[in-house]
Amino acid sequence: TCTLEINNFEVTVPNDFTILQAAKQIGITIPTLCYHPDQKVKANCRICLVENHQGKLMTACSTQVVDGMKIKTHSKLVRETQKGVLQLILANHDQNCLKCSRNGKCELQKLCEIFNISKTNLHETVDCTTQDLSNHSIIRDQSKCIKCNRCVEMCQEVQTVAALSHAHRSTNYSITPAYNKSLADTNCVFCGQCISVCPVGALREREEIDNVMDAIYDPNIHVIAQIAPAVRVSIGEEFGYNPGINVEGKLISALKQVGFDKIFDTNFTADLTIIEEGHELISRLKNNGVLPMLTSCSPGWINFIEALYPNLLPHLSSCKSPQQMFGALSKSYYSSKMGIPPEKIFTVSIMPCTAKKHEAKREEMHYNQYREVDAVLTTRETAKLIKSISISLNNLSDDNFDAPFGISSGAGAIFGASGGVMEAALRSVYEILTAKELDNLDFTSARGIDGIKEVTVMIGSIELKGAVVNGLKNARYILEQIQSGECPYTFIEVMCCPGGCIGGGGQPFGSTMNIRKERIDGIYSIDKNSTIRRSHKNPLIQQLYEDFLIEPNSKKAHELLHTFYYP
Ligand code: HC0
Repeated sequence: TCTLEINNFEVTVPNDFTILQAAKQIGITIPTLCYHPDQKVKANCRICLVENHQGKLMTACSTQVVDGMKIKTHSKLVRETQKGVLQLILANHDQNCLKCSRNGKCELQKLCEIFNISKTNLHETVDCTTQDLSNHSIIRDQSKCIKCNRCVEMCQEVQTVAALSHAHRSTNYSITPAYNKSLADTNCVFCGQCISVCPVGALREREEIDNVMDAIYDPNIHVIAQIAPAVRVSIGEEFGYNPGINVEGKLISALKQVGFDKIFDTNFTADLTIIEEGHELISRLKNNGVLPMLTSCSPGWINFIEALYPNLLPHLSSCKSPQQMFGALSKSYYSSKMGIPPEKIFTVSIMPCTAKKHEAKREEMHYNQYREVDAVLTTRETAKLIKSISISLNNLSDDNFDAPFGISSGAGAIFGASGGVMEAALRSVYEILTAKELDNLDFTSARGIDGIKEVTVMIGSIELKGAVVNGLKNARYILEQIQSGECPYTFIEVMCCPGGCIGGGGQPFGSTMNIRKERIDGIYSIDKNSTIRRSHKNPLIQQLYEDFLIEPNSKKAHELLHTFYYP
């Protein structure tokens, strides 16, 4: 260990600590911008400067502690330098905070407030006409970029997509796709992980709140919402709850107050996905079909394999995602059951994901001429909408999901965490194939935050070896295995975002690995407390087949619930 003084307080820390970590240990906050707890140290924004006993300035995020060091985190020199750094960053930044989606949640704005900088008197160099509006998911606004590089690390090293990169030198240095292309012209998968780490408003989702409210205020339109598995354990963070707390009942109440006519659960169509995908797997196992079979519900992952490994598309399950299965049912089964024509139904998805916006707009995702899903709101947008009409979740009582999709299983709930689709599928595939009940429904090796996990199960005489993968770097590794014929697995769950959907690009800001873990715990406690924990035991799913779909993988099921992919 080594002992040093920070602001005259003595602290003893491990030798490999940085000054920033040592200060944190004794409750001293040093301002940061380019630093992110889950990322590499970059030390490029220079806001975390501190002074040593010789009057020398050093970056706290990148300077390792030394025994006997004496550090000041505030002094005249430190403060004036930090203010100068902020002014320089601001001189290159669009200062129209009121019009920014990150207003109130921007790390730069917070520091400017603390340092009392309302505007800079340095010459503004920023060109404010640089918004990339080329796609349905993500807006990139160059005028707000502070060049911290967090998004580049995420895009290049965690997701290995490399849609975002660096260009030029010195004062022309910028973060941009190669050749300054728009995101739609790159391999961007629209996962929004870049948004999750952006400290300012340079990257944000394409909001659809106004479209949704237009539909709600139209008396001729029946507006329904579906809530994704991961949203209920994270949206509470926007209202002061800890990550992982399930606020599903309050969220339903809030959305009713917003004006939605019915609120449904995507967990229901997650159960349906398990039945369709499970039977598809069984059929591939029995009929020498293409194996390993890859799950197909995470739209960022679909964009990734379509763009980079098109020859492996036959490995994908043909099942649509639960979001789109719900959309298709809303314009067909629900429409006829309720006697409301599909053109009068407006279906909104509440999702932790920005790629879901792109998925909903895909050409093939329609039922007859109707879009299956009309609008997608991220968890953040949903919280913003609820706050905009002055509702606070905290004061609401719990409400329930509506019929005819009001019951779902614990297996549907765990879709929101990496490993959940695998575990849910194994529960059903095992029991369907063996006609025996599982003694233990918990496939714990599928759970947790690790990027690649393995599960092996004996189903009768078949040994099923599965892998669970989250994050596209890990997906790439598995795809390379398949490509080279060295993949030992039969069934592989892939989720685009680290930790699965609970870590989606539309989730509340501040999704560190620790927060992702707390949300995962919340998801598994929903399953643990569920009375139904197997998708095939969901009575409403059984009824849906009796009334409408006939049997798993039927012609009707294929028309509505399955899709194809674009090389
Ligand atoms: Fe997910 Fe899904 S689990 S992708 O993460 O399969 O977004 O939460 O809604 O569709 O159900 C996201 C979450 C979903 C879908 C489900 C799947």
